[in-house]
Amino acid sequence: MSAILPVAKRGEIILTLKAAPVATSEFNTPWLEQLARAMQATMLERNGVGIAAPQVYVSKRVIIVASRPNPRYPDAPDMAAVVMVNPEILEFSEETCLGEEGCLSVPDERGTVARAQRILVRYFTLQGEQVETTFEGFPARIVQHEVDHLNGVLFVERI
Ligand code: K1U
Ligand code: ZN
Repeated sequence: MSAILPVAKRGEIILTLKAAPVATSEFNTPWLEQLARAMQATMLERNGVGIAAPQVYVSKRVIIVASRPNPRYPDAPDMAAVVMVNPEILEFSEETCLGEEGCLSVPDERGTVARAQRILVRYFTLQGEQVETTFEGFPARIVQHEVDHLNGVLFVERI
């Protein structure tokens, strides 16, 4: 069982900061694994499909993406949660799509945001292995929303 962490809300400074990269010495450590576990437990408890470390008051470049079908995106893929450390979006498709977003840090607000339909992402696993992969549709939207959190940007600034 893992800790459920408090979630920062819009207006708090932590959500406006650019988060720091995870250092090489932090890969494969109990600290990073526990952070990821607690983030996942907090995301599940709040019924989210993603979460970024600054939302739980840790200004580090760690996100979780966990797409699943939902009333807004019934055709979304059901993904096992992916933990991404130091994610970088290397390519954005020119094609964009509009879609509804919510945010655990902006309760009771939804909005329509334009995002790239496809992205190429490079990230590291908790063990420090480098991965490069493409995301499309709803999972791509979640990645873009979470990387925005790492750069201090909330979806309400993109409406
Ligand atoms: O980062 C977060 O605040 C989590 C956020 C992720 C997200 C949802 C929708 C689009 C992009 C990113 C949420 O999980 S909000 C709650 C939610 O489960 C949800 C909201 C709208 C549509 C689908 C799901
Ligand atoms: Zn959010």
